[in-house]
Amino acid sequence: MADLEKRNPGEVEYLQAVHEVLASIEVVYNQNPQFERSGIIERIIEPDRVLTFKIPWLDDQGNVQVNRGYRVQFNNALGPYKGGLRFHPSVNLSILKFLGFEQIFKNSLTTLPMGGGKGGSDFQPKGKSNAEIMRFCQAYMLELWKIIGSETDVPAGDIGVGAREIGFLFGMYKKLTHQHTGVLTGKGLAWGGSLVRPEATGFGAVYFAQEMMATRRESLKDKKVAVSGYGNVAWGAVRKLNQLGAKVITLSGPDGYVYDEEGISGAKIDYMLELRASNEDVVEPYAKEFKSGVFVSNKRPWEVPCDIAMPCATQNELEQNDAHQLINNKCVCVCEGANMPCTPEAVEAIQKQGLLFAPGKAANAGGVAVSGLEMTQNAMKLHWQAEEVDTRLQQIMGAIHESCVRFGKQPGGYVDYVKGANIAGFLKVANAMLDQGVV
Ligand code: NDP
Ligand code: 2IT
Repeated sequence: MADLEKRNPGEVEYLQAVHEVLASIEVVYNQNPQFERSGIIERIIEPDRVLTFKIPWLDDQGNVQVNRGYRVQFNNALGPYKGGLRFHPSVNLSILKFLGFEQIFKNSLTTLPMGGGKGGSDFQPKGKSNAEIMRFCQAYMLELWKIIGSETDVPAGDIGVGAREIGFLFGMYKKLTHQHTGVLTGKGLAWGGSLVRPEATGFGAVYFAQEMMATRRESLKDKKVAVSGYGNVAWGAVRKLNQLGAKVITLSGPDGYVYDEEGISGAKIDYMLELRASNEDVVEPYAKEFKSGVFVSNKRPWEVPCDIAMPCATQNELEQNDAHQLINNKCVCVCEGANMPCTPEAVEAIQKQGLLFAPGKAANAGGVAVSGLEMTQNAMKLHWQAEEVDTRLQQIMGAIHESCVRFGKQPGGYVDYVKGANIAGFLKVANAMLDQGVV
């Protein structure tokens, strides 16, 4: 870690993600001296390559704007680089390296043949017109197309990148290469997309929470759930939670959170899509649209008493004091829909108290898993029914849960899902790297 900090000064999120994995795998690593001899750690923490590039584009006033674009190709031991694109002003190399690093182990856990990568830009989608989003996506792809491909590197969505952006990106890729291939996932249904991909991350996270609760002979029925975020992942989670009889009582945005005592269901779930499509990045309008909603400005939803907490917005959005509030309010389960939403101090407090805790790399793997299923359908030039995709998603989430239990069960019986996910994800990649020699 000291060496890594010296070589990557200030890359806080990346160092945080690496530290967590290394701490989890220490024992297993030391039991396998062949890993040390092959420099597995030194090789796995360094991205294979990082592309950064300039993205000049014209806004609606005819002014030139310049953003920075990235693609981090982290590790392809198990399959083509695979991972989303994030468009958000906070994007920097540290955040994309953290996300790319996590993606290696997440993708390994899915049981599908995918390596790890991540990309994006510091572009701010908020307040941009449709035409501006299109021109920006086209300008981004003008560089990216050179290093991606259906057998090389397959990007997808993340914060700020949904079906609309994937469409614009795909259009430009197709124009530049004359190829209609499965180079991106999250595509429109009519041109190679998979049913259930939009819902997959949220659905998968809820299936995972269901598996965890089952280990304590509990179900999701009638449980009160606090959800943060209001985007793609939050939307899928809220839908599935409702289907399974849980009651969702919060959503959040950068402006604060909404508390809805009556539960966020029916038309209120559809309204989440409107909120996201508005490009305004606020949740306050929910409380204007629905009388049962109360908006609490500049606060996080973790102060609301709940049985289950599902952070689905962004990294480090649930801190130690939030964890203590959840614990004091008798919350029994924290399931990460976003990537690394809980700080290390929060995770420690939650686990110490014996709550069920699922790390994002296990719980939110359903998104990339269905991306993998989209790649399979593209390769076969076939289209599966929703039931088939959903059944496979449930099987995959069940298998991930099983791996976490297998590698994370502690002597007293408590399952450390962080440890389990990291060890299971790591072992598969490390062994593949051993098989493939020093490359
Ligand atoms: P969307 O773009 O659909 O939703 C936007 C989300 O971004 C909102 O929930 C919003 O929540 C959040 N956001 C707003 N302001 C910020 C900020 N300052 N910094 C970062 N985030 C902000 O994103 P998704 O729902 O796709 O992604 C949410 C999380 O889930 C991310 O951590 C992502 O990496 C992860 N994820 C996404 C997958 C996918 O398939 N889309 C798959 C697996 C994980 P808020 O305003 O409360 O911050
Ligand atoms: O963080 C993630 O797993 C994603 N944003 C989804 C990646 C993908 O390739 O579907």
